[in-house]
Amino acid sequence: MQSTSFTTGEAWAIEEDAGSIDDTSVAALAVSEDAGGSVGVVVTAHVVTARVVRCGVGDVVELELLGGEHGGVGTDRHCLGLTGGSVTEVGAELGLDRPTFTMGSNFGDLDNDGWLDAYLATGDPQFESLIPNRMYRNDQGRRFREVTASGGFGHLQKGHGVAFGDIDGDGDQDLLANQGGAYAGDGYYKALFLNPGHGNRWVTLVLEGSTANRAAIGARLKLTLATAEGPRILHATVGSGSSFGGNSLRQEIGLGQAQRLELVEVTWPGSGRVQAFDGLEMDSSYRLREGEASAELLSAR
Ligand SMILES: [Ca+2]
Ligand SMILES: [Ca+2]
Ligand SMILES: [Ca+2]
Repeated sequence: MQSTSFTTGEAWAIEEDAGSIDDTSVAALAVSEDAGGSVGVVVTAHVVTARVVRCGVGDVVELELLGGEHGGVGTDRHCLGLTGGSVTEVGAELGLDRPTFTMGSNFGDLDNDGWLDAYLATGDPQFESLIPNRMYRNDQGRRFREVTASGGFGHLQKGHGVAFGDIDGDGDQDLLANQGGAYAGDGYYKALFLNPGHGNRWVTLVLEGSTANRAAIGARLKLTLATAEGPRILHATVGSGSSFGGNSLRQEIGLGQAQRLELVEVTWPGSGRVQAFDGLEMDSSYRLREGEASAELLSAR
């Protein structure tokens, strides 16, 4: 992490053939049915256009990010609300209506509550430009709360690729952010934020395709939880997250205060075959192989 090289992308690599990430990668957003299928999406300066591939209430929402150019104030990120197939601007209601000069961003679940949080790596190419990076916590799908200062994420250096991933294998996602600008003298160290943990439950799933690509990019997950308030459904899709920075392909999924993980259903890319795994313990890591009936326990706490 001592490198000050000017790097604009970031990706976690956990498998030797986990696949590569490029600027047209498909972003997938986990949506909880608790939210009635609506979700806030942060689209950065580099992804100013987006095409809805598939969405629906309680379903996984996917956006194909088509790329774009760095825009000015007011155009450098948009917030799209997707409900029942419609696309609406909901930046103001979600607390994401400020110009932030976002260069790169990504999402992950830092407090393992099952709601995806977002880090915005901000900046402008001009040497003298200093714009703070921002961390937003998802308040149960109702609103994003800025936790830049309270969470210790503040950085003035120019931000680029952002990657969420559990680098120390303790069940919570950590955060790697590229810092520094393109001009000589404007370089800076990368920032790696280790997560202190938040007491919520989690499960880590490493998917391995056989007919599908081995890294299972594009696989869709549906998790059914038992909670004190009744059943809760979480969705996730294997992928890099953002187009500018790449999350871990391991699915590091926060389960909140769930009592049990009842069922994990995987829809494998390509064949569309659905495979169900039960009997998985929380706070554990498993490998799920396409076509193999039982999950392989990798680690348990
Ligand atoms: Ca969260
Ligand atoms: Ca961690
Ligand atoms: Ca930790």
